[in-house]
Amino acid sequence: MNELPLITRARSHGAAIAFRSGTTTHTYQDILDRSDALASALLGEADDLKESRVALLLPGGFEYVAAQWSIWRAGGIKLPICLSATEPEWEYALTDSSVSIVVADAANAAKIAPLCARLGVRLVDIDAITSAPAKTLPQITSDRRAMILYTSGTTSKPKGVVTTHANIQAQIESLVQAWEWSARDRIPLFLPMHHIHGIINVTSCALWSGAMIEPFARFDLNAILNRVRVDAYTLFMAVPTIYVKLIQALESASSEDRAAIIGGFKRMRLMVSGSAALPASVHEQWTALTGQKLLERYGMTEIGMAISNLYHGERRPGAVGAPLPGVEVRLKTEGGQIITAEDEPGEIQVRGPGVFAAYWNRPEATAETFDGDWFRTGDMAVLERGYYRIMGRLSVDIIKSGGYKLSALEIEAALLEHPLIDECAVIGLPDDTWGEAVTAVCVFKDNATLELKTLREWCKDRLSVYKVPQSLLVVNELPRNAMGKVTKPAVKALF
Ligand code: MLC
Ligand code: AMP
Repeated sequence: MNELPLITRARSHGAAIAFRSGTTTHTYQDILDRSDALASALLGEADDLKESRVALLLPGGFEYVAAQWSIWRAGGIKLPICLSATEPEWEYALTDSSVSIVVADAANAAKIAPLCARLGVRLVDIDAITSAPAKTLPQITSDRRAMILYTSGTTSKPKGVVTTHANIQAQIESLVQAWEWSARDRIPLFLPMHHIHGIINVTSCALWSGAMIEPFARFDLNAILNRVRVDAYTLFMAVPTIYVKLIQALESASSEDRAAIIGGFKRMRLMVSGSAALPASVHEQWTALTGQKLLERYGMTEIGMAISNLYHGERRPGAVGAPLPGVEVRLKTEGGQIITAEDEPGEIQVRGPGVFAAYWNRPEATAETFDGDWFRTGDMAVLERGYYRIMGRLSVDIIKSGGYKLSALEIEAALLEHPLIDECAVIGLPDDTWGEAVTAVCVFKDNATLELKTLREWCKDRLSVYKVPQSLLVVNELPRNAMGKVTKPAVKALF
């Protein structure tokens, strides 16, 4: 029988607890049973979803995973969408990938129902599905396409990154091996579930290993710390912004609370940071506070995780480490030379079974991003004493804020729809908490004025909260080069 290895493994973990939330628990068998019923409901009269796109609008947890597995077991492609996105952002993802079904819980189904009705997309409220007649599910081979994640780049609209079941399995197995995941692990899940960090590194690795997940509806700092202090977790994975917020919380806690929480962090077997650069100062502060040496790793939606500090070995502040198992990494100069020596910077290129299949419906963009069979990441790095250090990105139009990758061009396109904005340039400025803060430099029409607060209010119907500009600079004209093109480095130099 062709069953996905993930499902076969779940059968072997059967009675173990996969999810715990307060006193509510769900076993691996519960996920299998629930995904069976949901898969039958999704299929209806059909025998196989045959790679139809099924969007998922659910918070992380038992129902999310049951729905994800149901889509896969029914033969569909899962496309998770952001819970806090605006309607135009949802509409873009649903239409770009021709989604035919949206799966949501009752609360989120109510929010997206008008859009589904307008687009003629079937909406499945999983809270209304208590059981479904058992169907024979199709056989799914690993080369089938499994997931589309939307990611921003140097184009104004996000692109759908398509991975197969085999890609996903390779990404999981590499991390399970490198970080020694086991059935004894317990991890909190508070990252958004439309990105690879929450989906693969936390949830999929845990479930592959028979470990236990405690989901939180959002990053609820106090609720998480209350669990840390009672040793609820062996593992912790977060973006740098979260470590900054944790340091601030510990510094303002009473000495009694601080000691209890620090004890919980100290006793974890591993704490990981990634998705954006972890400043060496934050790394060092965390070690000074908790005694834990964070393990920093580097990855990307298109490739999964590629480079990591060692689990048994050096964890160097400011460096991302060495290639993970099954991943090949090389650096290439702008002139196309493969770098063989240390201390010479170049673009990171990655090859391996975890590398994505294609951008959805964009053969040219897919072709452009490969150099033979090597994926061009657009990130610059240098190899120093055996470890890679990330130096930045090739494109100034990519901003990383709170661990989210944002396209400056997408935000500019939205701002240009404002009736008073004539021209604008969006940049990321260094920020201690968010890594980079979205900043808009605008030329207004006819000497008009617009307060930042009013602009932010206007943006909220068009852009997710983390894309909304944090600051605004009004100028009479944007800096341009001799060809008349706006130059972002000159825009940055205005600050
Ligand atoms: C939110 N706020 C921001 C902001 N995001 N301000 C500046 N910059 C940002 N980026 C503001 C809001 O406007 C709000 O303000 C306040 O912060 C609280 O908003 P929130 O949404 O409730 O924030 P919070 O829950 O604290 O979110 C912080 C966070 C979140 C760090 C938990 O950003 C997050 O989950 N980031 C992780 C993203 C992620 O998973 N990335 C991985 C991509 S995959 P006010 O005024 O209303 O209070 C990838 C590959 C890899 O990168 O290698 O992993
Ligand atoms: P995404 O497209 O959202 O998957 O984001 C991937 C990008 O995040 C990479 O291309 C890097 O620019 C950045 N990134 C991920 N991990 C790190 C890290 N440890 N240090 C610096 N940048 C990182």
